[in-house]
Amino acid sequence: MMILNHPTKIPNHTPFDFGEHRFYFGKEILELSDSSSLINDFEALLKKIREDGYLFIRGFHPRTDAEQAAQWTLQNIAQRGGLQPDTKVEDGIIGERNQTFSFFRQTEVAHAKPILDVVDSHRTMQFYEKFLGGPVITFDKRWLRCMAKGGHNHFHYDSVYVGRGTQNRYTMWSALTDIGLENGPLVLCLGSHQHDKLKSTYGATDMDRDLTDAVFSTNPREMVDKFGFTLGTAHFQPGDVIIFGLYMMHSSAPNRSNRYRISIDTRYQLASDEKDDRFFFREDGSWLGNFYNKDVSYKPMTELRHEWGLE
Ligand SMILES: O=C(O)CCC(=O)C(=O)O
Ligand SMILES: [Fe+2]
Repeated sequence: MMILNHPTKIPNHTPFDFGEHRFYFGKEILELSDSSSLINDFEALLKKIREDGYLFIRGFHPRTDAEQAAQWTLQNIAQRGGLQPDTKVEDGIIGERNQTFSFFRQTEVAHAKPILDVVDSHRTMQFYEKFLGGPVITFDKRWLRCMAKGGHNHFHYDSVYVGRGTQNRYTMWSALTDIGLENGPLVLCLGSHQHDKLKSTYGATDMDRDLTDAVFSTNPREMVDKFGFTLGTAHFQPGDVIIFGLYMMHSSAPNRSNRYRISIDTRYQLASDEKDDRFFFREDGSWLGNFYNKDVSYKPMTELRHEWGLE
C-alpha cells in the first residue's frame, strides 16, 4: 500500500517570506489545490488544468525514487565540494561556498539512471500519453536545480524560453527534496494563464529570436498589487509535482535554509507535434539551448513593458 503522508494544510494568516516581501496565506497567497485523487480520471484532470492552469499532484513519483534522485544529486554536489564537511550527504547541508548548482549540461549527472527513473519513468510517460492522447516525447534538456541559500528564480512564462513549435507542451516541476515554505518553493501566479494582455505581449516573445529579456518581473509584490494575481504555493515533498502549460507565470522564492533545495523541471509533448529544436541533441551530442546568440544584448524588460503598457 502506498503511504500518503501529506503535510497538514497551511493555516490562514501563515506568513510567507519571499525575499524582502511578506505575504499572508488566505489572502494574497493560497495553498495549491492537490489533484492527486484525480490521477486516473484524465477527463477531470484536463478540465482542472484548463480551469486552474496547473495540476498539483502530490506523490506523483514514488517518494523513494525522488529521494534516490536527490541522494544521487547530493553525492555529485559532495564530490564537487559543495556540502558542509562532516555532515551526512543525505542531509544536504550547504557548505561554506554556498554554491548553487545547475546541472543542465552535465548529462553525466542529470541524465543518470536515478534521475531518469523519475522524470522519464514508465509511469511518467504513460501519464502524458493518456493526458495528451498519443505517443509523447520529453526534451533532452532537463533542468536539475540545486539552490543554495538565497538561490531562486524570477517571474516568467515558460513560453519565452521553451515556446517554439507546438503550444501543447507541459512543464513538470518535480520536488526531489522536502521543500517547505522556508526552502524556496515554486510559486505560481494563479489565473495568469488567462491574462490575455500578458500572453499576447510578453508571452508572445521568444527571447532568442527577439533578443528580449526573458524575466518579466523580479518583484512578487508587484505581481500581487499591480497585476492582481493571488500567489499559489505549497509544502512540497519528494515526488510531488506541479504540471503547467507555457503560459503560467511562476518563479521560486529564495531558499532561506541551510539545506540544498533540489528540483527538476522537464517538458512533455506529443511526438507528432512540432518540437522546439533548441532542446534536443544535435549530431555533436549537445543541444543549442537558450542564449545561443553571441555578442548580442537583450532588450530590457523595463523598455518592453513600457511599449506594452504593462509598467
Ligand atoms: O525551480 C525553479 O526555481 C524554477 C522552475 C521553473 O521555472 C520551471 O519549472 O519552469
Ligand atoms: Fe519556468
